[in-house]
Amino acid sequence: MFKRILVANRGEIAVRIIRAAHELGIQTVAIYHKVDKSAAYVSYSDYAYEIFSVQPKAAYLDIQQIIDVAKKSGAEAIHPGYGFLSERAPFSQACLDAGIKFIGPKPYSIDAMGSKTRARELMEKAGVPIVPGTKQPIENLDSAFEIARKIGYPILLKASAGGGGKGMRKVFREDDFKENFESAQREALKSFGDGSIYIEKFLENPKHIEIQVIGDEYGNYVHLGERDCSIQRRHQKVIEEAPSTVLDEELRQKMGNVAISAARAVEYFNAGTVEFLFDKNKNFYFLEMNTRLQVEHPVTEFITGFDIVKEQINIASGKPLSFRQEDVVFRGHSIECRINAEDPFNNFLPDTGRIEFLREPTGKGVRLDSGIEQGSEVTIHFDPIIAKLITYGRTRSEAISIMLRALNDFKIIGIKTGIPFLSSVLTHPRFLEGDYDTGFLENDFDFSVLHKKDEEILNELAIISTYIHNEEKSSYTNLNASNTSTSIGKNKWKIRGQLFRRWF
Ligand code: MV4
Repeated sequence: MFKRILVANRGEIAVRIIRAAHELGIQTVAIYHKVDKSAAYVSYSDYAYEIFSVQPKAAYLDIQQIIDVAKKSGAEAIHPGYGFLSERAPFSQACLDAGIKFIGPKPYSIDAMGSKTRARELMEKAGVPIVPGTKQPIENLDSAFEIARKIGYPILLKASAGGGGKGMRKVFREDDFKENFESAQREALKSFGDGSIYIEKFLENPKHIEIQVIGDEYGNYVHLGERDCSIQRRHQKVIEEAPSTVLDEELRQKMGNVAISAARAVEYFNAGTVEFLFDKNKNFYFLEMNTRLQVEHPVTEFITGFDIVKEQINIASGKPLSFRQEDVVFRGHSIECRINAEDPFNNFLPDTGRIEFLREPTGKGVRLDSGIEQGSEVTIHFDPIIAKLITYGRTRSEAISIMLRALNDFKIIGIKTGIPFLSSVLTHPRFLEGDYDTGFLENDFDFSVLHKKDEEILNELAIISTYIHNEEKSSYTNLNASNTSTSIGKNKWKIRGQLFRRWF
């Protein structure tokens, strides 16, 4: 096992990785740009080295500087976290060349999944269902028209080098094809330095369901079930949960085995995630593979009991998987809310400033993965995610009520956060019913409910908790608070003529 590893990341995920390393008896080396000098993760680490650049983000992307720090600090391995260098094949290669273990897959696997067209080709060969469309970039418009006609409109133009919705265009009819193709090409070239575009059939409001897989360096694989990440705003995940409300055990094992085939097809090892689009008829199609640890991994940890980061480190140190598929049992329900430094009342504008006061939620079923502490400065230089709040309950209802309670307990003064927005989503009847897809925030969620005062949210929490307590699941649909519930006193609420008391 390694004695010391370098964490090539910052914020909450750096803290998360340092915790796992320490539990394994491994020392850690942090790296920081000067704007992060007093960040929490730096003080959690045993050692810390400054890295230099004009733009702070560039330091965390500087392969040579990071490898140099690893060498001089005596780190034997590097964990890249998510974002930054985590899915750059040249970084995985540079580690290999420097004799430092990359805690993640080999360069080939990252590369193979990095090109969406190449991935689609490999997946089809491996028997993994892909969305109907092309496996080669469009070269000639006439043949592209023919393919689109065969698939049937609407179609989606996607960037081969893409992901995350960039360079994506929906096309409804042939007359609009050329114009959309050209703008997708321009955007892809600008974003990825590669203007290749391919065609997929457009699926109407699918769900986003992803499978966590782990492989060791000897060809053994397990899957840890799914996460439902359909609650997204502008291609950013907002709330994730496991298990999904729409999978039964049979479909879970089927998708799990398909995900393992996908991983095997690119000689994948370490932790990875296979993303699927999931339609109303429960068909699922490979979307892409994320060749890294994901933000939302904790929900899987809660329902399986495994520590994915410890598994990653063990695998990178050359150990075989310590458990088999039969050992994976799913128990209970977990939900994650991403806590972003942003103003939900002002178009989610990123917010910055000093954390003047912080009260962190705790208690049964609550996990907080945070990169901030009282006194921290939140700057404009990085993604707005400052913490993740994850809850666990024996049932989905319980995980939700714990989350609402924990969001309400969470007090952050000094910066604005998305907490009021998260509470609003969690209390939406469609969310409570577990009936949502990737179109939820855009089509079904009324952003004006956000203007509710804290007290109204608390009242709703009490109402919903009462329902959960009474296990009246079927009543959720009628819980649209604005017209079916009224506050009639300090601790009493009336819903459809029924009187409830606060019970917590
Ligand atoms: C799709 C799709 C519908 N049909 N592909 C969006 C980001 C990129 N990773 C893939 N995305 C989508 N691809 C086909 N053929 C709908 C989306 C999509 C989406 C996917 C996952 C999660 C949220 C989404 C929000 C809007 C659109």
